Amino acid sequence: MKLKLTILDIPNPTDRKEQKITGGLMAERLEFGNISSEKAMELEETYGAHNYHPLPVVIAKGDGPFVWDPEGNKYYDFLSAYSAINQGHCHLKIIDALINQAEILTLTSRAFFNNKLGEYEKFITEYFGFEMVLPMNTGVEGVETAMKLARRWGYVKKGIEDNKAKIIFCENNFHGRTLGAISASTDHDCRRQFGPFLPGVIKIPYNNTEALERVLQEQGDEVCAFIVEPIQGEAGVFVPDEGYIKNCYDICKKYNVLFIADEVQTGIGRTGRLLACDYEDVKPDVLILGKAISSGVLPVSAVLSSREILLTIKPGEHGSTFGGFPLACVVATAALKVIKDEKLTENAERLGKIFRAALEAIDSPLIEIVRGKGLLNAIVIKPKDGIDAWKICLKLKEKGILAKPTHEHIIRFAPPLVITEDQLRDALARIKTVFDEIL
Ligand code: IF1
Repeated sequence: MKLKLTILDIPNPTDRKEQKITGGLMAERLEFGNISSEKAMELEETYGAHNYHPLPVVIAKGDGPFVWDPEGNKYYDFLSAYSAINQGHCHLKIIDALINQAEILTLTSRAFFNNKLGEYEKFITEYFGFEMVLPMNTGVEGVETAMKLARRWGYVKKGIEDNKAKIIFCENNFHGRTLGAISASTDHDCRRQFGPFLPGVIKIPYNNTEALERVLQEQGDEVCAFIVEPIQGEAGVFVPDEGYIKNCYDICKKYNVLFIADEVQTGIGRTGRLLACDYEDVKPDVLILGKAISSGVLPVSAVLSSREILLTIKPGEHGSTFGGFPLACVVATAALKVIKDEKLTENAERLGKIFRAALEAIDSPLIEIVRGKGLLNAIVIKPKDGIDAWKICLKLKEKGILAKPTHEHIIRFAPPLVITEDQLRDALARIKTVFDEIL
């Protein structure tokens, strides 16, 4: 018995291999399920908590860089589930791995060994060049794990007095939604009326090495870690000055502080390097990965580090029911192989340059600046005549491009890394049309 999905008529893997996508955006009428976009939105509105404000489009199917709504309209996905779908929607090899393993074994918990975890741990540590991994599920769990690990290392190895350890974060960061992560946040909406927050958190400006050095001069003895995104995603794809990451790393070494990179969004090829830290030849003491490890098929995150650091956590002191579950191990292995086999990192670097150059060439008073690296890019919008990022995104949707505004004035563009040059140029033409027509 093969896995059967019921809402839509989703073909089994053998059929999928035979199925070809023929061009004709927006025109394709596929035999899609039993629910209209309108109905789907109404149900979410009525029965789901209102913790999101989605663009009014319902996605019912995905394949590579494309998604379809229930009415059969086809779109380029320029969000990729916030960079989780780097390998493209429903990649055959990854879905095959999922289905095959799902028929054999899914979850064991870590009360027992399982026959997939060790192999995966060897694979992922060698893949990223680390000694050990601690597997978790969501990105924010990876961040929480790194925070606990940093504190533990601070007490056991650095000799910080008990309960005194501090962790440095950057302003305008995004590390997730748990109390730990929002304790580190400076975003009003993320924090308001959720306090009290975690003590021992220091916040400094991003892209400012002097600020880091100053704090460490004053309080370095009690600081166990500096946690940073190599490019700030939620801040609107803010790329720091060249050398920032390397300089921060060097300063951390000087004060015996762990340099921890949150590459949940920037990792796995997205920025045109396997890791964004690779641009500056920095190997973090602790690396946090999530999202695209599994190509967005399952929640899979990982905290990679050295034996010396990871072994400070002992049995029974940290974990999760799902972390390292066999299904995740198999899916993540397949998804990481796809990145290398299909040279997706190289594709991201090459197409990223084409993409930014083309956006910069659009002559519109609405475009203030274009920035990014690889296929993680954003346009900063200068609102004019009531046209803001949200309205532009609605217009982009009409032209077959799905993108999401962040902070009212920024539009992020992050297509799956499997997008081809022809597809990218087609998408660019659509984006240009929107800017040409909207004012
Ligand atoms: C949402 C942003 C992206 C992340 C980094 C950890 C996490 C994330 C660097 C947590 C998650 C997401 C989650 C998503 C919005 C989103 C986001 F706009 F908020 F900043 F991607 F750009 N570290 N990022 O970016 O990972 O626990 O969610 O798996 O809806 O909150 P998670």
